[in-house]
Amino acid sequence: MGDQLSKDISSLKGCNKSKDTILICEVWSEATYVKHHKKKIVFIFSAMRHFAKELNESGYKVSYTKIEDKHNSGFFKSEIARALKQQKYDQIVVTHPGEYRLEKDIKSWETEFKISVEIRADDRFLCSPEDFAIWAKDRKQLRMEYFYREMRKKYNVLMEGNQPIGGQWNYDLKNRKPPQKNLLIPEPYHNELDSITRDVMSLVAEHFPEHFGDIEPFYFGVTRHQALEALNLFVSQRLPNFGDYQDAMIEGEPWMYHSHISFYLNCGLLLPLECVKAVEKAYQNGKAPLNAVEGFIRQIIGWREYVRGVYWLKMPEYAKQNFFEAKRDLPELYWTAETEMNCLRQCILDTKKNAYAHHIQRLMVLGNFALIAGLDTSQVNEWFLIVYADAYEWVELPNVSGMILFADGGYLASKPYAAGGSYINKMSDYCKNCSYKVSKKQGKDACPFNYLYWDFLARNRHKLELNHRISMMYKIYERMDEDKKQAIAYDSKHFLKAIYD
Ligand code: FAD
Ligand code: DLZ
Ligand code: SF4
Repeated sequence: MGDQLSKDISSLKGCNKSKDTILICEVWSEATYVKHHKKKIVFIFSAMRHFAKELNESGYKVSYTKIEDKHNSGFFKSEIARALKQQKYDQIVVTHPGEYRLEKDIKSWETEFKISVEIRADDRFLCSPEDFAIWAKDRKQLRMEYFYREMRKKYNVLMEGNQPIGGQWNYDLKNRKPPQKNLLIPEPYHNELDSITRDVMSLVAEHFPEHFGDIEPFYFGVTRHQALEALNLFVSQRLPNFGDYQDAMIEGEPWMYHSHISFYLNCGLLLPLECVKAVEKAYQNGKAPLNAVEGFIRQIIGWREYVRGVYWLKMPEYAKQNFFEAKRDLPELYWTAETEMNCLRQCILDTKKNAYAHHIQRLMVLGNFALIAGLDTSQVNEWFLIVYADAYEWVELPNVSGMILFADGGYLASKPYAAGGSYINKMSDYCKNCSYKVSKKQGKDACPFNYLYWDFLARNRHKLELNHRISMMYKIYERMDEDKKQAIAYDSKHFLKAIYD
C-alpha cells in the first residue's frame, strides 16, 4: 500500500523473488475516499512508482496497476480478484494497514477469495498495539509523558544508565521562544522533478481537478535516498534551532525549523528509529543542544507512537466521539482562505500551497478555531485528513479528535488546547497584518479568538468546570460583570453567523 514503501516492510520478509509477486496498485477508492490534496496524491503515486521501480531493479517481480490503466478496477479487493484470475497463488501476505477501514476490508479477503491471508504486524513502529494496550490497561486517562519515559528506557535513547541525560525527561519549557525578527531560516529540501513525477503531476491535474490544493511547486523527495537527504539536511541545518522556535509562527515562513519528514516517515521512506538515532548522534557530537534534540525525539518516540497506540486501542468507537456535541458546519473559509482573520488565512494558504503546516499552526490556529467555534467533529477530521501530505487516519484522528477537539473527553489530552488571540499574538507575527485587533476583547473589530474562547468555556461549562487544569478560567469568567458576559455571547453569535455569509 501507498504508506508501506519500505524495503524491509514485514510483508516482504522471506519473499521468494523468483516465485512471489508484489502487487502494488493505484486505486481510485484510495485516492478519493476523501478528496486528498492534489499534492498528497502526486507525492504518494510518485513515491509508489519509484518504489516499484526500485523493487524491480532489486529483482522482485512487481505487478503495478496505474490509476490510468484501462483495466484498473478501482479497489484493492477487486484488484486482488483480478490478479487471482490471471495466475494461481497459494497465499496473500500483507502488512497490517494504517487505517481501520482497510483492516476490516483485508479481514474479509480470506473468505471472499478462499485463499490463505497472512496479516503481518507493522514492525516499523516502535510500540505494537498489543504492548500499548498492556501499558494503557486500567488507566482511565492516558498521559503521553509517562508513555514517553517508558519508550526512552526501552530504546535507550538519551539515557545515562536509568536516568535521562541532563537530569530531566522533558525540556518543553525551553521550547517556547516567540519568533524573532531577522531569523535566518534555511531553505527547505528541494528535489528535482524527474519524468515519473512529471507524469504523475499531469495525471493528477487531469483526473482530480476538483480536489483541494496546489500541485506546483512540487519539491518533496519521492525515494528513500531523497528522504534520507532531507533528513540529513534537517539535522545539519535546522535541528539546532528546532527546540527554541518549535512553537513560533511567522508569516511567509511555513517551514520554520521543523523537520518536514512526517510525509516520508508515514509512507515508509524513513523509519522512526533511524531519525531518532541521527538526531541523538548530532547531540553526542555537540552539533545540537539538548532541548532541541529531546524535543524532537519526544515527538517521534513519544507522540507519534502514543497517538497510534490510542488509535488501534479505541477504534472504531474513537471516530464517533464528540464530547462537546459540536455540530457547526465547517465554513467554506477552510477551503478558500477567504477570511479577515490573518492567522487562519495564512495557515490555510500555506496548507493549500504545500500540503503542510507545522504543528503549532495545526494546533493553535486551525485546530483551536475549530474547537472554540464548535465545528462538527467529523467534518474537521475529514478536512485534516484531506489537506496534509502526512495524513493517514491512525495519526490524523487522535490528533484532531483527541488532541485538539477534546472529542474523547480527555482520554488522550488532559485539557482542551483552547486559547484566545493573545497566545497567537505572542507566538506569531500574524496579528500585525490582521483586520482585527488582538488587543480588543469586544465589538466588531475585536479579535474573534478573544470572545470565542470565553464563549466556548461558557457553552461547555457543565462539561469542563471540574477539570482542574481549566477550573481557574471559570473563576475568572465568574468575576466578569454581566455586560461583559453578554457581549461575549453577542459577539460570538454574530461572528459565527457571519462566517457563513
Ligand atoms: P516536526 O515538528 O519536525 O516533528 C518531528 C516528527 O515528529 C514529525 O515528522 C512527526 O512524525 C512526529 N510528530 C510530531 N508531533 C506529532 C503528533 N502530535 N502526532 C504524531 N506525530 C508527531 N501528524 C501527522 O503525521 N499526520 C497528520 O495527519 C497529523 N495531523 C495533525 C492534526 C492536528 C490538529 C495536529 C495538532 C497535529 C497533527 N499532526 C499530524 C502532528 C504534527 O503536527 C505533524 O506530525 C507535524 O507537523 C509534521 O511536520 P514535521 O515533520 O515538520 O514535524
Ligand atoms: C493516500 C493514498 C492514495 C491517495 N492513493 C493510494 C493508492 O492508490 N494506492 C495505495 O495503495 N495507497 C494509496 N494511498 C495510501 C493509502 O490510503 C494508505 O495505505 C491507507 O490509508 C492505509 O494507511
Ligand atoms: Fe488571528 Fe486575532 Fe491575531 Fe487576527 S488578531 S491574526 S484573528 S489572533
